[in-house]
Amino acid sequence: MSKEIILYDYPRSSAAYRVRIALNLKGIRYKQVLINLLNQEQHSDLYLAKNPQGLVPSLSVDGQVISQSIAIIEWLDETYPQQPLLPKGALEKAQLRAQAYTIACDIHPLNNLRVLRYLVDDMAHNETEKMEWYYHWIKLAFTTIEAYIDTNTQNNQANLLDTLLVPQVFNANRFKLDMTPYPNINQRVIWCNQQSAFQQAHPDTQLT
Ligand SMILES: N[C@@H](CCC(=O)N[C@@H](CS)C(=O)NCC(=O)O)C(=O)O
Repeated sequence: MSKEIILYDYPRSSAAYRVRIALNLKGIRYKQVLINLLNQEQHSDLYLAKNPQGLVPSLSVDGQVISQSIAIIEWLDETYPQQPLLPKGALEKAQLRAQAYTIACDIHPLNNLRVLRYLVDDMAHNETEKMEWYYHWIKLAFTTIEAYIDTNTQNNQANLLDTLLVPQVFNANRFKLDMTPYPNINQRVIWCNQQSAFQQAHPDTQLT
């Protein structure tokens, strides 16, 4: 019997966007429940009972909840072997994960909305300083990923890194980062965005 899968989602959350891409790549049917971050629904008692961290996404699988987008995607990859998101070899797997975690651990936690808001609202930084912070951390990580893509010819199958890269570049475009120093990233993101799994996960195509 197929599992009941519910994604607690918000269209512009890049962490939720990653999971939508992975679910679509695997061809998994799922329900979406909107947690409207603008209305602070992530802090409601109802949602905190599912995810005490009060962050999206969460994935409910037959009533069991998984939080953290990478944990969700890796669970999906182990549970649904079609369209694998990681290479077979242990070394290649670790190398690809390292790039994906560069986004998940070294960009997103420093540059997400709550951190940017904290800089301005609590630490009294101005908008210019906030943007300097944002650009500093994303450029460092994109430079590493640009070099990785250059030396690791990407095949025509989407992988774990793609599920994180596309939402992060979407976010970079929202914040008007100059993407010209990253031709390999741009090329890869153009290729991904031609695939229906990515198109159907795009924030602008989500029903709200
Ligand atoms: N490391 C977490 C990050 C989740 C996260 O930061 N989600 C953001 C949206 S991208 C959120 O829910 N923010 C709500 C808030 O800060 O109150 C993951 O990968 O799932």
